[in-house]
Amino acid sequence: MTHILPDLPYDYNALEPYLDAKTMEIHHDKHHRAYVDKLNAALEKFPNFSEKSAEELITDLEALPGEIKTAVRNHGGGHVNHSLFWEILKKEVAISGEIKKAIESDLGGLEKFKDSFSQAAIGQFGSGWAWIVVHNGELEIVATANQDSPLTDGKTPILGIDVWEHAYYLKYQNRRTEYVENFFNIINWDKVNELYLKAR
Ligand code: MN3
Repeated sequence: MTHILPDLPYDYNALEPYLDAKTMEIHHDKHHRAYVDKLNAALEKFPNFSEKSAEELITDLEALPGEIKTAVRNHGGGHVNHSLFWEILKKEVAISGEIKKAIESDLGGLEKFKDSFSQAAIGQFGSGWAWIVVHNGELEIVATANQDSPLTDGKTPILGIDVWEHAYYLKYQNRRTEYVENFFNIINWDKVNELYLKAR
């Protein structure tokens, strides 16, 4: 299969003022597209892997030929991470349902979750992501460098924040902390709940 850039599921300006339209446009149309293109380029000479989804490739990097392992890790990871990222963003969605209960039982409640998640996002040195993952049926907060996916560690991401500078620099410049604080206004908890129920 050829991997395809998914459409952004809303307009570029849908997350204003927390994320600006220009950032969303460049992030989706340029950055995410580049990951997809480079993933396809890496796989071109390896038809054995053409039936696998990007998630499957990333889940089992060890199965890949050495020649393309790094490219798939970076660009396949970039594709999978961003595909999830667009889906879990939306303004004005209150947290409810099973995910709310799980955050209380597994992560010590909403305030404690915000603290730990912010620390993971702000503390990630250089480029990377902070996540809520489901691991052995329970929620955990983890951070990964570059475009590494928790899937490679056997953990299922259900929420992630991109802390590469390209995700926030136009609006926030060096103020990653402010970007992370504002991120809590644009979490699509309905989608996160759906992903949680599927992953559990
Ligand atoms: Mn990004």
